[in-house]
Amino acid sequence: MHSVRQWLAEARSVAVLTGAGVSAESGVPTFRDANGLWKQYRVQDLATQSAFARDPKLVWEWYNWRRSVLAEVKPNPGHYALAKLEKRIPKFALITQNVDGLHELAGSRHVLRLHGSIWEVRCIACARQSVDLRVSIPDLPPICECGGLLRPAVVWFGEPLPRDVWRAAEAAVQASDLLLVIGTSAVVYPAAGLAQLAKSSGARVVEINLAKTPITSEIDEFLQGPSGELLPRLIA
Ligand code: BV8
Ligand code: ZN
Repeated sequence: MHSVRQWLAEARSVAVLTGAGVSAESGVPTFRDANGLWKQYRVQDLATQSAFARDPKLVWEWYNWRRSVLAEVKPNPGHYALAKLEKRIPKFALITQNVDGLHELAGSRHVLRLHGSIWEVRCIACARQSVDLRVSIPDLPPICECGGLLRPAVVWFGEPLPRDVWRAAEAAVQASDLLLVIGTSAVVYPAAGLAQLAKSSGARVVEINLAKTPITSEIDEFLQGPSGELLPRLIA
């Protein structure tokens, strides 16, 4: 922990990659943990274009359930610590795989959302995208003014990440002295590849997680523990 605090103090440019683990202490179920929300569902039945084409109502019921869970939760000390870090470090990039919006709620100003946002919807016909903060969307599946089906504006499996967001994330990682990888199982690509990109760009990589992941062996320091506890201590 001490060396990481040192690296943070010295770093001129820091990048952070977060996953569902940073929201776990807010009460948001993760995807792959024991009580992971995907345990009750099969991911290919939900987060894919074909699942949506086959049964848009089922997919929307899953997103409505997640929206209702998120409506009850607040950011945790880990989110707030990252928002503080953004103010302190001149070149700072927060890259998240999460779609829950908790980083923004905690005050993070520039968030690179690799997988989109659960609070935005997009029409599959006219591609109009808008924010929809309703806890539960009625009359599923929702229809656009143009008559097309509305879908959650998130990135599903097999779909490309938003090009500009991904390019900005890569550039931030390549320019960083230090990459913090927090609360991700590091199995979903291309997001998980950012750790390797940081290493090959000469940055130090620190992982904060409850458990080891497929990237733990490649990185410089593994801090085992809940991000909601470790992050505030790291930046104190
Ligand atoms: C792409 C958004 C190509 C929606 C998500 C075969 C067929 C098709 C594709 C593939 C394939 N094989 C591989 C692929 C690529 C695929 C992929 O990586 N699959 C994996 C599963 C093998 N990737 C894609 O499909 C991507 N697109 O490749 O497109 C392409 C390119 C050009 C043109 C056309 C196509 C798209 C990936 C995005 C998928 N969308 N979600 C939604 O959220 O509803 S992924 C989903 O998983 C979430 O976004 C989530 O963020 C992400 C990763 O999960 P984690 O965040 O890591 O969460 P998880 O539960 O897994 O882990 C939690 C971690 O936290 C654990 O490690 C735990 O220990 C830790 N933790 C828990 N509590 C705490 C904690 N840590 C600290 N403190 C705590 N308190
Ligand atoms: Zn439309």
